[in-house]
Amino acid sequence: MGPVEASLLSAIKERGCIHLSLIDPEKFPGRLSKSLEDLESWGTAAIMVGGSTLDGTVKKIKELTDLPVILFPNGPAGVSRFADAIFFMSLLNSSSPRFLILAQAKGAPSVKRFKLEPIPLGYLVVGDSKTAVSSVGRANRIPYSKPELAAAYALAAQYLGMRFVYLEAGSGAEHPVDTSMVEKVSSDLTIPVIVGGGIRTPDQARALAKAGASAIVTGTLLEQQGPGPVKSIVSAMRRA
Ligand code: 1GP
Repeated sequence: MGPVEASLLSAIKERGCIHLSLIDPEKFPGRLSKSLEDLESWGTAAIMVGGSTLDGTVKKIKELTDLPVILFPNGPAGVSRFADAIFFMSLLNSSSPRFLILAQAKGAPSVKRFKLEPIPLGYLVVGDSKTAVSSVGRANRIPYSKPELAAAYALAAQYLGMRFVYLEAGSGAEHPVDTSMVEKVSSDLTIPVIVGGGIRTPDQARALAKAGASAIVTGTLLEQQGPGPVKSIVSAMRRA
């Protein structure tokens, strides 16, 4: 296990549930420096950088914060040498081999060459509404009414040696992951469960933390509503 994963696990052990902030630097013109400073002071555990990230944007984030920077790639082009770690993930409920293993095979030599810390993660797209990730990733979405199906996939991920499971409702999802699904998945697993997509309020974050989420990811909120709501979410989670 590498240092970033160890720091996430130790923060989870200490706090119960941590906050991860997903950043698209293109959407923070002129505000990136202040946003990173805010996130660090509130106690966000790490910055996730999504998309087909260019080296320049990751480098810029690294210059502006001491928080670990973890890549959250949507394909081989999302591997940057300037990050600390990468969620090395497979979209387990995709119907396309591309998202299951082909993109990973293409990106793996770069992860090795850049000496990035790979953090093996099983990624599951869940929920009742169509989101960009479910269409692009050709996901057979697991509906909130089937928590036992999500738990079966998640358990398979754990048995395959993945060290985190991410329940993804999709960026900007109307409804965040259902707490009953989080409860079922986290109680069946011994590895941490990350939950993201559509989380907008401290109450939602608190409920997910109480249901057993080890990490909550927010992205759109900071971009669209500024620092206030994210600050409330991070502090609500610390209290939960
Ligand atoms: C997307 O789960 C993340 O991968 C974050 O979603 O943008 O809705 O916060 P939001």
